[in-house]
Amino acid sequence: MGAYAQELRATAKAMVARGKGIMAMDESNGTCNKRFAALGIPTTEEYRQVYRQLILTAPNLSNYISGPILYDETIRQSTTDGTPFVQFIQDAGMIPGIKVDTGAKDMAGHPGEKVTEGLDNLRDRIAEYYAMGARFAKWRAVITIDTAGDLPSWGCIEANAHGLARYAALCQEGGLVPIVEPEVLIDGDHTIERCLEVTDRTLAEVFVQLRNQRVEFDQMVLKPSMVIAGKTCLQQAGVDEVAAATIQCLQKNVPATVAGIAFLSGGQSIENSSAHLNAMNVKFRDRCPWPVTFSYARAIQQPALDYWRGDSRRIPEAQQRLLRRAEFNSAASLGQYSSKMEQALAGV
Ligand code: 5MM
Repeated sequence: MGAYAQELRATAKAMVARGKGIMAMDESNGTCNKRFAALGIPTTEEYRQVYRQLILTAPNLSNYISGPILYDETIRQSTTDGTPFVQFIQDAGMIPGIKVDTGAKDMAGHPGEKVTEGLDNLRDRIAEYYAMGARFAKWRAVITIDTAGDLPSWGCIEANAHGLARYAALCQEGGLVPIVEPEVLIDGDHTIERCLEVTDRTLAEVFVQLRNQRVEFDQMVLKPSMVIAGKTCLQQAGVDEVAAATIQCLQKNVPATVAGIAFLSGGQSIENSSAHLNAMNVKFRDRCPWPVTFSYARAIQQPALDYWRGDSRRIPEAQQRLLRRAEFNSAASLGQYSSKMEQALAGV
């Protein structure tokens, strides 16, 4: 048994506690700046701090969120009154998390595919983040589906699964619960059947590699993408079909001892992100051995970011918009979300 086993088990359980999800706010500076630039928000460290503070200080965020995933810059920042973000998160009853991958880079010999990097010095970086107060980590691998049917290649799936497993083993050795995130991208015109096939192969290989690296399943959280038709596919699957295909794929590949499933939203609409999660919890709750919840970034943040636009006077209302998405997704994790909640909001 690893030195941190008991602590890791308790942390993993708390991350997916009933009615709670994980707040992904670990955008690298490049991604954050891209989202800011699209709205005319200055792409400076100062504005990134203000925005992350807006999220973390949204009143009673901890009612819905077990912990935020931070980025290296963010974990070193403080609120404007000088409270380190990590301490603010702990005082609010949440668990600080940290993204530790260094990004998905072009994969040599595999045009159009990416492999996630970040294993160099990872043991030391984990020790530093643990000492700073982080208790869980995240690493995202991306798998691309192409129109011709050539991608993903087997080499890409295998390399990314291997990276995820090496990362997860190092995290458990150093006291951080690994969030294992293999994202099958939604970009493209592929059908839901093709997404199911690729997600199935990807998850199967991820768990082969996790076993090989002796990762403890009850001390990790899986962050998968949903099984869904590509964004530009003309035949979009309905909510129940997405929920059924996703759960079918998870049941086939994910050991029952995994502490929890926390989905990414992956560029789905914010309403679909809630509706799909809700349908899984309404229709399949009894068949799932793990809690099924969310670890969304865009599907929680976007309405707040769109409203804020860098204007300090808009912070309180932006926080309310963020909290609404957190609340709705918390309801979806309990199977208690309904489209009526959206209509009430729109005043329909
Ligand atoms: C897939 O992205 C993760 C979940 O976000 P969505 O719910 O918006 O899909 C998210 O945690 C992502 O890993 C970070 O935003 C990563 O950003 P970088 O900058 O590393 O691509």
